[in-house]
Amino acid sequence: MFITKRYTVTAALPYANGPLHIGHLAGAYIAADIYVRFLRSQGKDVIFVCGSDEHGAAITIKAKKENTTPRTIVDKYHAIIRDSFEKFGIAFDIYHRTSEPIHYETSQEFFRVLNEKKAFEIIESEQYFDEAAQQFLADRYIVGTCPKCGNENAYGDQCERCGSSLNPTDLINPKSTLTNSSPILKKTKHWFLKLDAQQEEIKNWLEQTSSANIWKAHVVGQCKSWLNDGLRPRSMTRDLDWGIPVPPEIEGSEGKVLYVWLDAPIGYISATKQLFLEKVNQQNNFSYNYRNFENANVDDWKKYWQDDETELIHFIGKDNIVFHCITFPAILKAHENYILPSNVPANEFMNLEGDKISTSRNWAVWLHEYLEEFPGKEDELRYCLIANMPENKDAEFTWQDFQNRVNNELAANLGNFINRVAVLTHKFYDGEIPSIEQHNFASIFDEINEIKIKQETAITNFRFKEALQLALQISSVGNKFLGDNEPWKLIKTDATKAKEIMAVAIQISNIIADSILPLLPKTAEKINKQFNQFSGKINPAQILFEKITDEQVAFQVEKLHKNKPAQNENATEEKSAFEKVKPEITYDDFSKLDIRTGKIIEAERVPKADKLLKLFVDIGIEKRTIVSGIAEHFTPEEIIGKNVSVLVNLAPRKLRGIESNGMILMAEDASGKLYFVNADDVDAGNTIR
Ligand code: B3M
Ligand code: ZN
Repeated sequence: MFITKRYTVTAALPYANGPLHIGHLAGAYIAADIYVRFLRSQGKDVIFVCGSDEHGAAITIKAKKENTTPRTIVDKYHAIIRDSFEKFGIAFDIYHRTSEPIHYETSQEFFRVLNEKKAFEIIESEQYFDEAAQQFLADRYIVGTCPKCGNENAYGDQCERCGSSLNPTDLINPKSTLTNSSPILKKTKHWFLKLDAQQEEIKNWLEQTSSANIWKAHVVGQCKSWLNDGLRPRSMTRDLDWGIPVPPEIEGSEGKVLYVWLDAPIGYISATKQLFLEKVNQQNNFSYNYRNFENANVDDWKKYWQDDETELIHFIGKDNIVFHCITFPAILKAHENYILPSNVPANEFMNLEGDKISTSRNWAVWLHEYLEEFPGKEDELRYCLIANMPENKDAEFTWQDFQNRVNNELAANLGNFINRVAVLTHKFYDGEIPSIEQHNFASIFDEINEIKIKQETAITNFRFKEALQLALQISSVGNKFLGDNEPWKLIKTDATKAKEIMAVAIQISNIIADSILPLLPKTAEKINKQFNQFSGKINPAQILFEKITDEQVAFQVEKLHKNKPAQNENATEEKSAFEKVKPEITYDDFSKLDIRTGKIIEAERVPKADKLLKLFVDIGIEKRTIVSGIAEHFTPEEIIGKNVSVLVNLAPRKLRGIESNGMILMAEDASGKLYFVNADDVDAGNTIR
């Protein structure tokens, strides 16, 4: 039987190419932090590792944009990111970086082992090469015309206008963004991980581990669609000058670096090595060490990565699922000495004020700005992000909701209870904690205990929203307890009883502090300080949460809109198309359209295409496969059974290899939200005219 002796918890390594925003916190880091703090509070042996991801085109592109070197970029953002994490109380044992020598060694060692174990095959292919710059071009360094929609600024991997995933060779009239010249195709060799050969073992492992450990449905869904599609060899090297060199003794390694998605997850391992090195060297110079590992040994990292009694859990956002559930496990398996993750509780995306968070459009709430504008209010944001956490579907942050939640939930419920208890204790007993022999309120603790047990189950199963609601339920119980028993009246008539009530209320406050510790750590600390448990006297009553004012909300909303750069040309075009009526057509034109009512009977994601869903639609006369670009708006599960309108005589076209026969009609509002156009209560197969 599997016994969990210890936990290795990782949170995705953010690219050090920009500051963090609320989407990062909500996507991975708060969830990981809650989980880890909870395990620690249970006395478990756990390490929590993270660090900056400093390689890949994400970094070099940013350097080019800022007209500086990749090194300057990663140094700058590593510091900013690390600072934001620290201020929000994300309690990593180590926040490392992938530019450290120990990480180079670890990654190269992996490459050597995989190479020796024949996990790679070398494949020669033609790739774009910029002759002027004398270098091969990463996908993002090539722009050209999208073959699907004609957008002239499509990237080598994706068209941002129509959402198609592309290969650089799909682009019409490709240009290098480095020199604006037309690149030539040139042969190059790369090391490909033979994922195809690992298909069966990965599939079996995933099936087994995801059912034994109850994985989230959306994570399993994505993995299944990759597997159904068939795993293909994936290149683990690049022709770049920024990255970890392929070990020099390997033939043909010159000019090649490791693919960033090979080295980044290995970063979790090198961070762990570094953690124990620092413990051993007593260089506890990173600021938020949680505990001292007594008698630490430099080889201790192995226990956390190579011992079957360790549970490995990766917290990530949904765009990183394939790398953590397929590629990295395949790498660990091929190495043979490592354990595989037991769970990957990925979150979905947090949107902002009706739109996707976007760094390039500056549509984000930046953490370093929030910290300046709302000093000391880290837990208020944390609360709001947990309450709306995109655990199983995309969610949304709005400033209005932030205000409502802080004022009506945090301040009015939790803050209010703690404050009342403190105020009354001062008023009645001059701040002395009343000591009592016994009380008759056992049932209230039974009630609270039940909530606490539910809360523990929720956290263990990565249901953090629920855990937060339950924590607030405890303060509701506390508020009701005070309201029902009215100690402010009893103090005059039955002083003994009043004392009991206040003693119980203080106990409840302490339980609340415990139960919110993983969720709102700074607030828990404040409550503990307030009741100063060991001195017998409590501190003067303090307001835990100030109200957020309408002005603050208005300022933030305005700032968001003001900072948004002018829409790019495409978007403006789309916008005017939305506002203006299209040119006139005749009835004949219209009658060419064959639109019918239909019903979605099956829906699934299209592998490797974030925007596409493959639907099977009943249109009365037959059932058809239709590929629809709505995957960012709806999950497959929620649309099965939906009545829809279908353009049935649209010429078939292939999307990601799937023939699509028709088009689902959608209504789109000004914010870009989609709605099905459906005729209620009408069977599939009726015509729309
Ligand atoms: N840096 C991608 C991201 O920030 C990547 C994660 C690496 S986790 C090993 O979304
Ligand atoms: Zn396009």
